[in-house]
Amino acid sequence: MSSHKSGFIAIVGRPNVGKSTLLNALIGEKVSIISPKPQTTRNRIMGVYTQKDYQMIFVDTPGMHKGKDLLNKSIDKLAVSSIKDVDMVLFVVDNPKGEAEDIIIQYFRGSKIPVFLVINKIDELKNRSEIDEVIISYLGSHEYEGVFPISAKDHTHLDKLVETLIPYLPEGPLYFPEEMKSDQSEYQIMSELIREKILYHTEQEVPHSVAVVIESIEENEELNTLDVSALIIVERATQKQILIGKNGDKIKKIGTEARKEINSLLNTKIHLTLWVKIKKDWRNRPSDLKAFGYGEDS
Ligand SMILES: Nc1nc2c(ncn2[C@@H]2O[C@H](COP(=O)(O)OP(=O)(O)OP(=O)(O)O)[C@@H](O)[C@H]2O)c(=O)[nH]1
Ligand SMILES: [Mg+2]
Repeated sequence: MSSHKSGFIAIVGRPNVGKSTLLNALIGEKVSIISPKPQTTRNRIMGVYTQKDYQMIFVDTPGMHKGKDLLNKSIDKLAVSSIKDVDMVLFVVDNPKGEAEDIIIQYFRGSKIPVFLVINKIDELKNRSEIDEVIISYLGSHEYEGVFPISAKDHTHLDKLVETLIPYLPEGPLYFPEEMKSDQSEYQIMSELIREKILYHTEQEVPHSVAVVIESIEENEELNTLDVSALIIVERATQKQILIGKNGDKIKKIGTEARKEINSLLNTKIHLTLWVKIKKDWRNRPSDLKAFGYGEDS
């Protein structure tokens, strides 16, 4: 009988290249939120893919960039440290190599961990020569174990990618129960989905100034629902105004969209109440970062 294989595979890259979209597509379930805005992912999020003979644990990471505040510095540190503790790395790109990619590639140097170059969003490229142009720009930058042009959005060439990774998995146990798809708790899934809707409905600095904390989840036996109360933290009064919107329209919309998705993802009926609170400069205060779920061991 062949032995069981398992391993951890980090998904790294610049913000907005489609890392979380790729994670969700590989797992077949939404475990990591997605948005058109850079710096959507703030934590390390694991997605589990279990087959008969092997288990792959994909680790979505925040896009690496040189952020200035404490939140972004700690996020960047987390992404960098993710590369060290894994069996393989998927380096996701969507453009010819630039300065941001050069910085990331430096972290691969001197490490023996196999790195696969994943060129995402090929659905946006018009012809083969555009893909070649991207591939050529990365030639010589690192010894990649393989190069995969894919579309995470359309699920193009993902089977081939997974198949290629199997031989690189070390022998190992089932780290997670077969039916488990993610390491995220219900609290984390709920707060992230609320944050995702905020990302879609706000602009400029607001999305980056927001944290979401689930205050309480209580069973309502009468209505057979879960009563969820969530706190949205912003940095300034103007941001609070923007978030609430005229006559509370915006916060209502955010709440409705988040509730619908939480209902269907967690397969439970929830009643969601959102509160907005101002916490000046929370992104630079270590105690706040910890309280809102950010930092090394979150
Ligand atoms: N056309 C196209 N768009 C994609 C594809 N994959 C992701 N996107 C889009 O790219 C944007 C960013 O996707 P994310 O998955 O949030 O990117 P990310 O790399 O996780 O971003 P951060 O968490 O900010 O680092 C979203 O608007 C996605 O819909 C793809 O294969 N094709
Ligand atoms: Mg992401």
